[in-house]
Amino acid sequence: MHAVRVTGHPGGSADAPDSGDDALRRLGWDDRLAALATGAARDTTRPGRVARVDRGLSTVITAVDTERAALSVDLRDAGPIERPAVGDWVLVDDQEGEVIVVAVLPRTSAFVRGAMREDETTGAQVVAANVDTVFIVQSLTAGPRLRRLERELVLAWESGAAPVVVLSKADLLDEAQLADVRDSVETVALGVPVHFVSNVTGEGADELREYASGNRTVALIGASGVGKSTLVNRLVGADVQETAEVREKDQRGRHTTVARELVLLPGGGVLVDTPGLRALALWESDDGLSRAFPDVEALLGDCRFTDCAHETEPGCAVLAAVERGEITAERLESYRGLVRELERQEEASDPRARAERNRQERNFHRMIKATMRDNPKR
Ligand SMILES: Nc1nc2c(ncn2[C@@H]2O[C@H](COP(=O)(O)OP(=O)(O)OP(=O)(O)O)[C@@H](O)[C@H]2O)c(=O)[nH]1
Ligand SMILES: [Mg+2]
Ligand SMILES: [Zn+2]
Repeated sequence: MHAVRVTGHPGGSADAPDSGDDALRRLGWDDRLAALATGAARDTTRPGRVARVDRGLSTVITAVDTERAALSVDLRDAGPIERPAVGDWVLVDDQEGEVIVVAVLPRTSAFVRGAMREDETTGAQVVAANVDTVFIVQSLTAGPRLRRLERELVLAWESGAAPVVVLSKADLLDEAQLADVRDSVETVALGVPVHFVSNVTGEGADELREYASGNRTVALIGASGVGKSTLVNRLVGADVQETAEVREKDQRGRHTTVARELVLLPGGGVLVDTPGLRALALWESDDGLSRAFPDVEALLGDCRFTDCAHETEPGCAVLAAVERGEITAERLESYRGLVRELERQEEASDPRARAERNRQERNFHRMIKATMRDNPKR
């Protein structure tokens, strides 16, 4: 159905193999990754970056080509977090006439959201891996949606990447309205850069492009219709992603982008465009919540009771801050809701998630060893 479109393949022609390493570097390949990949002794094993995943087949950009690769048996059996996701660095190899992903290199970051499985249990979904910066995109015509922003910030912090708030369609508001929005967003985006951008006038694009300089990776997340793909096109300088108008009556998008996809920037660096997500469930959180709510977390030690639920307890420092108007009641309510959601998640899935993470590391080393054993260097 949808053609695999990896724009501006960085590799030179097949008869210029020297450019291969360069081409990978423009996608973010570095010495750390090269060191991780040296275990593979087979001549045909080659590194690449996953640009897209369709029903188990990964589109992998290698030094001189774009290849479609199936999963090794081990990866097929692996959990959803271990399997290759868009942005992953992988090793592929030729096996019995097929290109196979034989290993996923350890990630530096992963944006993971909770996702409903077909059997209605919750699982995790890796939206993008090895991301340096997450653009949390919201449209100024439909927002700002502060409660959603809080949730997006928790997930972004948790990913290990740095969040940046991008408010799109700035051309549709006047100066006074923009100033009001900035004030309210800054009560939530604490210690996080906030950018206004217009994909019509081009305002803000240069600043945003900077985040991908030095061959870094930026993922765009946000609801359908906020202008993620339009922004990708603007940053690339060409219409590489499909876009569509929002519905007039409620400004909602039409879920135009259907797959997560890596898009290469002409000057190096990559963007990950993603389909708009209606609901954004949390997965697990170590410090994502405290980084998204530094104002609330800073007060927790000051409550009279150590098990204070910040609801009705006397001597509650958080409620006192709400009284003084330093934290809004909505924000506290939102914080409590996210805490409860995470507690439920942890009860339901934490052991499995932990086991999966550990297995990812182990599998990688096992596969490298197996490759070396089966295919001694000629
Ligand atoms: N006025 C204005 N319209 C914009 C801007 N950015 C995007 N749009 C319009 O908003 C609509 C939706 O844009 P898309 O880029 O398709 O939105 P998306 O976030 O990729 O949506 P999904 O792929 O469905 O998740 C299109 O009609 C765009 O032209 C902007 O800065 N200003
Ligand atoms: Mg889109
Ligand atoms: Zn309290």
